[in-house]
Amino acid sequence: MQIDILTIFPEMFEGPFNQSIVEKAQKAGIVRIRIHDLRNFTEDRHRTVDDTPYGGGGGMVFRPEPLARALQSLISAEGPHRTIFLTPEGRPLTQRLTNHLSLEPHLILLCGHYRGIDERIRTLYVNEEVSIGDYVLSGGELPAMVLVDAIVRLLPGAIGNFESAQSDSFQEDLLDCPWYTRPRVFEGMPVPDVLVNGNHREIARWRRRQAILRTAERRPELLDREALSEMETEIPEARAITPEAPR
Ligand code: 6GU
Repeated sequence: MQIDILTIFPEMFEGPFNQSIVEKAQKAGIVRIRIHDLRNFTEDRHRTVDDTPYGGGGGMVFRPEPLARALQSLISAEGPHRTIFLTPEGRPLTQRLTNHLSLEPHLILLCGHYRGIDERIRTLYVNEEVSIGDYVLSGGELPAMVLVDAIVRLLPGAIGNFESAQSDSFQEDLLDCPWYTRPRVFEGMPVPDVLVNGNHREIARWRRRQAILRTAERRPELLDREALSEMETEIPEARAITPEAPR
């Protein structure tokens, strides 16, 4: 997979992309990530990327020409691509969307700032707008890093044990179960017996049950019909947490 990121703050990406899974995936050739400084696509002496909005209102707007020049240079050089603009007005990022995007061969991520970007760039070049939640950040860089991390860890080979990405929280609309490691007793609290009995069927059942209980308690809106009916038949205590069936 190829990911191109267009930003006025290229240095911001150095830390997060040179650690952990994203770094390993790049070294293994699973993903190629390139960061492009939008200022390199300006043509004036001051390398201006923004201007005041028509109609007033304060703030600054990214001018369309440097963006178009940058995007064209990335598009013409490669095959099929999808251009994503990171903005709080975008479609909320979910595991489902992340899964879809992880199948794309080439993503171009556009990081905005200030008031945003000239609307014509959105119309002409952007295929998808994505938000990482209902709060406002000062730019699209952190959201782009979040998106890249969420995608890269799904790419085959990125995580040593691919199983572990497949069984994540949200991969099947359930929160994760509790996990324990040594010591057996910590500050007077023992590890649940079921986990040390070595009965793997029982352990799997306990984990699923814990995942459903935790989801019912914290995020009942995530429970799908299947988990709900399982809950009704096998986990009566979860009914007390979610009196009305969501969805
Ligand atoms: Cl994608 N951008 C900005 N600036 N703020 C956000 C966001 C994106 N998602 C949530 N807040």
